[in-house]
Amino acid sequence: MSDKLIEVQEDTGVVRLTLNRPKALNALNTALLAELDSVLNDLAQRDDLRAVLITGAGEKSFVAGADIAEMRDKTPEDARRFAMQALTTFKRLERLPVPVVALVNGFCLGGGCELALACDWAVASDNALFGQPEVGLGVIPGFGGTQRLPRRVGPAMALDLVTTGRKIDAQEALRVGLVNRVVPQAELEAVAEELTKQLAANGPQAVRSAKQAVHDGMDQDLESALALETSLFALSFAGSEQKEGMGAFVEKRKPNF
Ligand code: DAK
Repeated sequence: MSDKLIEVQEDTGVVRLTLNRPKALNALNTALLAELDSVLNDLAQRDDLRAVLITGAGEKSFVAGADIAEMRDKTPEDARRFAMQALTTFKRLERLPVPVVALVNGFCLGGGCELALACDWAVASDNALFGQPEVGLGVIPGFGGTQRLPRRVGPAMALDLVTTGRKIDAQEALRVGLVNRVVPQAELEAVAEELTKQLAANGPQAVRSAKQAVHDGMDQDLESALALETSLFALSFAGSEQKEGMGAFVEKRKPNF
């Protein structure tokens, strides 16, 4: 692993980002957030991007939170700036036009859990541990946790986690809908490869439109959201992808997108 704070690897348009501060359990500091923001800004411009996977370096931690040592002496104004920096970067991640999957390989606490929540969905290794322990440090979540967590797991479970600060294991995270799958840690790499193949095999514009329909629709009333889906569905018949996908089915071959 290089000395970059964000390691970037790519295979067939699927980009894997590894947050690389393993000695601090990949805690989010200003420098790492700035590097992540810059990488995401570049990715957002790419038409050939198929998906993004995001994980932490090492076998122990996805992200153990915002960097506590860096935060300790912040004033309220510094804290606001730090939160705005993270919120902007997480929004950029969330708004990438392609699926973003968190591969949660260990501690997923505080800002780490908030980062996973800004991803579209998550796969966790069986040693992963989740929580919003900020109240134990005398603060509240500052990177979207009080807002994205209830939207993901419901308000009662979110309130349980943000007020007790208790940590939950991967199985409980699966049960409450915080993650989609749990796999043995040794299999996380194979899952990443399988996901890369799956995500790269589908119609790229269709995948983008599917994400757009879900994200934009969630912010609208059902009737408007269904109208949005109809528009995007109709639009998907305008390009070459639909011809290739349906043609391949009828001709009993694999599509080549
Ligand atoms: N920040 C900085 N360093 C961290 C860290 C963190 N969040 N988590 C771990 N480390 C560092 C440790 O200090 C240690 O460094 P050295 O002592 O070796 O130099 C190294 O990583 C290894 O950690 P441990 O020795 O503690 O390892 P253990 O296996 O014993 O324990 C642990 C692992 C994850 C249980 C423990 O490290 C831990 O409890 N870490 C803190 C977890 C946590 O509380 N996370 C939430 C942080 S607060 C805001 C408002 C709020 C926030 C942000 C902004 N605004 C309004 C602006 C808060 C966000 C948070 O995420």
